[in-house]
Amino acid sequence: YDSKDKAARRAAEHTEYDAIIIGAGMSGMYQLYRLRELGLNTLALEAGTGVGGTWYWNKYPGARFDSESWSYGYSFNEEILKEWSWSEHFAGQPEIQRYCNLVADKLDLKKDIRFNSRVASARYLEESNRWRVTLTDGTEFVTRYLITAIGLLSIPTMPRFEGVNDFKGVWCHTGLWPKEGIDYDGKRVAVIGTGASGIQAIQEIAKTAKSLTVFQRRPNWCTPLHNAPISTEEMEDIRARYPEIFKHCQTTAACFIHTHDPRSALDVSQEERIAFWEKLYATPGFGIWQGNFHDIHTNREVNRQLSEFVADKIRERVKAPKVAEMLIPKDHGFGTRRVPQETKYYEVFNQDNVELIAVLETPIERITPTGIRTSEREFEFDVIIYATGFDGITGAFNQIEFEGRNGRTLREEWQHGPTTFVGMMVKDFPNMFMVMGPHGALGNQPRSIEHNVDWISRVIGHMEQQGIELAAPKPEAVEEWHDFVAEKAKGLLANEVDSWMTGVNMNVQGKEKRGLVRYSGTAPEYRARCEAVISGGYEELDFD
Ligand code: N01
Repeated sequence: YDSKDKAARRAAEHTEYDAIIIGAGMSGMYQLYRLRELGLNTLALEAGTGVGGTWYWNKYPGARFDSESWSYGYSFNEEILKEWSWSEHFAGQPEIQRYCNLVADKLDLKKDIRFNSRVASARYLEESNRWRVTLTDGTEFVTRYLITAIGLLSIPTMPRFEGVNDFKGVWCHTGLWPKEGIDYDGKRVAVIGTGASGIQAIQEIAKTAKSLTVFQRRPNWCTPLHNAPISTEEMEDIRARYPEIFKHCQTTAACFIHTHDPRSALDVSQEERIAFWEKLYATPGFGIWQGNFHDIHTNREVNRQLSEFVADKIRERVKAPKVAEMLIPKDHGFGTRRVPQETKYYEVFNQDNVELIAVLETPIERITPTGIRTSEREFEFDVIIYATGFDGITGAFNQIEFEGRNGRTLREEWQHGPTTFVGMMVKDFPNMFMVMGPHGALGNQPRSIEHNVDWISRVIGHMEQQGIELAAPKPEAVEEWHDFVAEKAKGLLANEVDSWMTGVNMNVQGKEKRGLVRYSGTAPEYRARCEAVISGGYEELDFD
């Protein structure tokens, strides 16, 4: 279409819908499918030009699943399970994006997705019990149901350095990687940030960059991914086991395939403990984090011993003892922040062309036209990559002006931290549902997404069937959920550490202190609570 056609097409388009979904990532795509199944006239608004959300935006080199591919796709469609073959146990971003497109095409989703459409505001209209959704270009839509599918980690954050725009070379955030890519072969490259994104990018870029300088603030505990290709026979076997795999995921604490060992680490001898940890360290994926003794997450002494075990692995792998010590976290124990999975990450620091800079010792003072100036040195770069993370969990909600009953904004509602009902509804925001909202499901995202979408679709289905026009959680139900989330947060070492999971991002104003932003209980318990709402006849909701 040329722009005139486009304008005409848009002028003729419908503006009233039964349901509007914000986002066409894994959440939005499945939500669209389910609402269409209910016979609702549904539109998904997507800021990007394609589907996939996280897997559309995060095109940085090395981006891939950290969870087993065959546990990380959709489980709801037999045909797709039959047709799609994963080529690696931990698939790379290009393959995942192809998968998202296959799903969208197979289910004919794209005809109901409006791309290039970033939502600026969503206002509840009391008199008509509708939501008015406005895009950044001023286009307006009206809908009965509003569903947010805007992601937990979808708002990239840049450090507050002076001079970012002065840099004359190429620069980019990992979460906003350009489609055409960035040429870093034979170039002098800087990476700032060593979270899961930075680590995946660093180990890839180090292969071909002329030089790579890693600016690390706080190191993370990383363990080997042990990725491998999936042969045709293996894929056939996986396919045959899909029902069993997905069923198993429903039984584990965070829906991963790994199950915590019910024993305490202190129940076994030192020898047995180390042997178990050696086995887990050699096992692909999150086993050492999600399949360890259950008390690695709660018992300080156990956590200390495990941290020491992993620290020794780093010392074995990094040749220069000083560099090894720089790479070992000293301010938090193993698994208390998201554990990045790596492939020869530590060995990168044995390469002559790689240098590690500890920015807590020699802080970055500013970005210059030619590179980076720290308190100690002036560096020259061709490329600067910001792997500096995201405004997690509530970030995407803060980007949109949500206004509920009585003109109260979501920002006001959540000024002292988010309050939700089962992470999917908000008091005084009628008929608004959140897939993967704060205080809801986390862990293995596609499993949690499918659960959330199914629950939301069941509530909406019930409303449609019963002629209910309005649903909002009762204030006491929201309070009770908040107390439950607070109770579940107790005793977990991870909640004593700064990370996006505890609501901290130093690059975002107002996120300097820890808050209660996520649900830390188990997934089975979470799902049981959600199920009880439905089987109990929706007592927690006000219907009208
Ligand atoms: O972001 P992060 P991420 N100066 O917040 C540093 C998921 N994910 O994009 O630790 C210097 O973890 C910051 O330092 P510090 C996964 O859930 C999944 O890497 O705050 N440094 C940190 O090192 C993950 O948890 C996959 O001291 C600065 C880094 O930047 C989540 O996304 C792959 C700085 C940010 O790390 C986020 O990961 C990738 C500054 N001013 C990500 N500001 C999968 O495999 C920040 N940093 C599926």
